[in-house]
Amino acid sequence: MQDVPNTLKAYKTYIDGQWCDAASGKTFQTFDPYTGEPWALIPECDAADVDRACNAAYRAFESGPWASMTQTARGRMLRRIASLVEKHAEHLARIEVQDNGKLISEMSAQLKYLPEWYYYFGGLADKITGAVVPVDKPDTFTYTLREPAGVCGLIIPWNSPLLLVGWKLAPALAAGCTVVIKPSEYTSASLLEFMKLVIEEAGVPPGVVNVVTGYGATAGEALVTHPKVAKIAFTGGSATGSRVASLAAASFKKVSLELGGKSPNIVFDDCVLDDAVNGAISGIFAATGQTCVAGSRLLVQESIHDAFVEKLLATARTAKLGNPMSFETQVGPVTTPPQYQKVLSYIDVAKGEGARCVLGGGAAGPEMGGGKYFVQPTVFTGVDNRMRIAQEEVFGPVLSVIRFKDEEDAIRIANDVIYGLAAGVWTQSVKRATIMPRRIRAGTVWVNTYRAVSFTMPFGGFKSSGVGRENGQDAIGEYLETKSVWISTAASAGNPFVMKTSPQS
Ligand code: TXE
Repeated sequence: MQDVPNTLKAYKTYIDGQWCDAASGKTFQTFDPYTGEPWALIPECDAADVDRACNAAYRAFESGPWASMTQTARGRMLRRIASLVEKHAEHLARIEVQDNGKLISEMSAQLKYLPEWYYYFGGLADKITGAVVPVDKPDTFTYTLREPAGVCGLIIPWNSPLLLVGWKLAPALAAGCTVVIKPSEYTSASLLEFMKLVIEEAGVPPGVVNVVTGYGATAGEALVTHPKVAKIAFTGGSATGSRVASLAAASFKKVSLELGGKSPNIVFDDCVLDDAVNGAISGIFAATGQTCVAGSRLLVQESIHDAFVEKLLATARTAKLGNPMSFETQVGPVTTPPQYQKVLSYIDVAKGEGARCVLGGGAAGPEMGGGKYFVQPTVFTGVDNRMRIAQEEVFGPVLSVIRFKDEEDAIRIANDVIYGLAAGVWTQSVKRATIMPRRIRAGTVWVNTYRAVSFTMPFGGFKSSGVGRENGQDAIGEYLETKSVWISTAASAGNPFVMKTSPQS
């Protein structure tokens, strides 16, 4: 990393323990979404760099210090990583804000929380055990080993780069894997800073953690199809996830996918109104709606619909747009120019479908505290769940309010989408609080809260929202293979022409 006087900061990427440029020498610019100005240059890696990174990761996996490190020492290394993230959290948060425009209040809190993932999976590293399994054959000793899957390709989006790296990297390292990380082309800088301040500083051996910065169609696909990669962990859009999964299938790689959502936030008439209003607002306007769990469909029971919408609008109207680097700001810019266009075009789609725009409904210029890539917090009422605005992921500050009659109606509407990532339920009834989570087809259901995550709680999607789970003890299984070991203690090997299926054979 070096500062180029009077120009942009020029980053290098990190492959096999070395700071390097892309083999082609190409770079691309990374932008500050608040100002719209480029601020750094990133190496544009392609298949040649990915090949070098995957070979380095493979060598580190097969031999060398990482391969022979005890599980306990691996755990200690993860805890070292955790304490370095703690030390540099504020700096890393600022880099993330500069690159993705999310609020400093959110990114600061996220980065301060991130060390817990490395502490938690560091603790699990030496608790990965196989089992001695009784089998129905005499004179046989059988057990299972749980071994690291191998080289893992981690593909990361732009909305919460280092958090989503942590969700994958911590369990992958705890399992004993080595990795090649491809960050989003929009937000590579914080990962490169993390490599310098955390991974290199912690003394992680060369080749164990490699980074290939670059575009999805080139660096991303080269990683997904590389023969030395055993597993792909991906977070991003469902269309890209589907392509990644089909490319990975050609070489039978293990795949975990954390994809999009169209999460229902369901408000019953017996809720605590102020809490539900806060939950609805934070579900869609926090992070400018750019979170996979955004509560983008607000299902409101018809008996309180009008009063609830009025209360919601009263609070939503006060949202303060502005510089994401200020702790006062409540809604920041949209992160990428294509995403900005996508959000605006969905607002037009909703208007064209006959939804009623009761707040916002367009770009937010400087006169509103916004700027180049700002969208006004937008609320549509009168939305029918079959409309595109209710079915498709917008990934922006656009809320669709849908009426429902009773529990059955709410469940029908909630489940009537291709996604199943998350849901919220607002009620004081113990019965509803128990029944609704069982009936909603989603990987996470929050009752009387929204957008809560923890390193101990599994996270992932049903249906088109994903495959596999991150976080919690189950996550480590995504980075392991199970091996069955059979040791015969019999005096003779038996009949060579008969498969050993029965106790007699
Ligand atoms: O994501 P992509 P995009 C959703 C959201 C958003 C939409 C598109 O709806 O509007 O996805 O966003 C890499 N092979 N989410 O285009 O394409 C890419 O370089 C291998 C939800 O930014 O999914 C980046 O590193 N890799 C989401 C990563 O995939 C490829 C977060 C994600 O990019 C690739 C972000 C390819 N062919 C967007 N093409 C969430 N679940 O939180 C791209 N990539």
